Amino acid sequence: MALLFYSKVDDSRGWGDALRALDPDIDFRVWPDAGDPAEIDAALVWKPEAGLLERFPNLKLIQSLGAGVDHIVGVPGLPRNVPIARLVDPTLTQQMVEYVLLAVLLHQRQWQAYAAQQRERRWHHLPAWEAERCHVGVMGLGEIGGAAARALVDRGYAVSGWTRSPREIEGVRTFHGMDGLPAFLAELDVLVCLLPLTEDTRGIIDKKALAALPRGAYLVNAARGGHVVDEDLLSALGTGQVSGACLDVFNEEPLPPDHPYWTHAQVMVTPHVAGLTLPHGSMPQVIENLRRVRAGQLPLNRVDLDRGY
Ligand code: NDP
Ligand code: OXD
Repeated sequence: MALLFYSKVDDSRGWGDALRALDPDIDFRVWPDAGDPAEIDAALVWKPEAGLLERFPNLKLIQSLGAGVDHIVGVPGLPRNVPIARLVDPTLTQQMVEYVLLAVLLHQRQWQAYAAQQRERRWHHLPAWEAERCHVGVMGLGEIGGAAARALVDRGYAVSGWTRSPREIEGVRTFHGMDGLPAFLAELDVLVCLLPLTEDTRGIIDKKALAALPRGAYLVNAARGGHVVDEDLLSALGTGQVSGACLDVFNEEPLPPDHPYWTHAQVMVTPHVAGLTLPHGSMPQVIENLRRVRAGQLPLNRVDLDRGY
C-alpha cells in the first residue's frame, strides 16, 4: 500500500526525504504519479482538488499537511467515512507563539510610531505602556491559542481567551460561546485570532465584533483570512475604531497586488508564514497515523467533522 502526497504549495522532496529518513520502506507517491488508485491507503494533502480523494477506494487516512483542515472539509467529493487528521506539531506551535508575541510586542512598544519618527529624524518619547496594562484577547485556546495565551501571561500581559466550550487556563480570563463574545471583546487592547475556520467562525470578525472592541484596539489575525470581513476591517481602520492590524492570512491568497491591505499605513502584511509546517517535525506523526490506520486504529488528532475542526 502507498502514501500519496498532494500539495501545490509544499515541496514534496522535503517530505519524501523526511519520510525515507524515518522509514525507507513506506511507498511514497507524489500526485499525479499515484499509480494504481487501489494501492493508495493514505493521502497527505494541502488544498486537495475537488474529486481527488474519492478516486482511492482503499483510503484509510486523510492527513492534513497543516494544523487547519478547512482546506479539506469543504472540498467536493470528500469521502465522509475516511478519518481526517490534522498536524499538531510543537515546532509549528512555537512559530505561531513567536508570531503572536512579536505582533503584540511591536504594538505595545509602539514600534510603528517610532519607525515613523525615525523617518522624520524626530527624537520624541511616547508615553510608556506596560505589558500588565495591555489587555490581549485570544480567540481560540486550542493547541496554538492556548500556547500563545500562556506565553502572553508569562510575559506579564493581561490575557483573556474565548472558546466554544468552557476552558480554564491559569492566569487567563476565559469566555465562551456567542453569548460570551461581547464581554470578551469589550476589554481588549489587542485581539488575536487563532480559531479554526468553520461554518460558525467564518466572518466572525465583522462590523459587529469590531464595534464591540474598545476604540483604537489592534487586530492580529494568524488563523484564516475567512475569519475577517475585509470591508468591515478596512472601514474600522478608516474611522480609527481599529488602530491597526497585523495580518498573516487572507480571504484570497496570495493577496492580490491591488488589495488595499498592501499599502495601508496601519496594516502589516505577512504571506501566510506565521507557522510553517516543517517535514522533519511533522513526519513522525504522519508515520504514526499511517501505522495506526494500517493496524485498524483511529489516527491521532482526528477531526470531528460535525464541529468542523
Ligand atoms: P485547535 O483545534 O487545537 O483549537 C481550536 C480552538 O478554537 C479551540 O479552543 C476551540 O474551542 C476554538 N473554537 C473553535 N470553534 C469555535 C467557535 N465556534 N467559537 C469559539 N471558539 C471556537 O486548533 P489549533 O490551535 O491547532 O489551530 C488553530 C488554527 O490556527 C488552525 O485551524 C489554522 O487555521 C490556524 N493556523 C494558521 C497558521 C498560519 O501559518 N497562519 C499555522 C497553523 C495554524 P474549544 O476549546 O471549546 O474546542
Ligand atoms: C496550517 C497552516 O493550518 O499552515 O498549518 O496554515
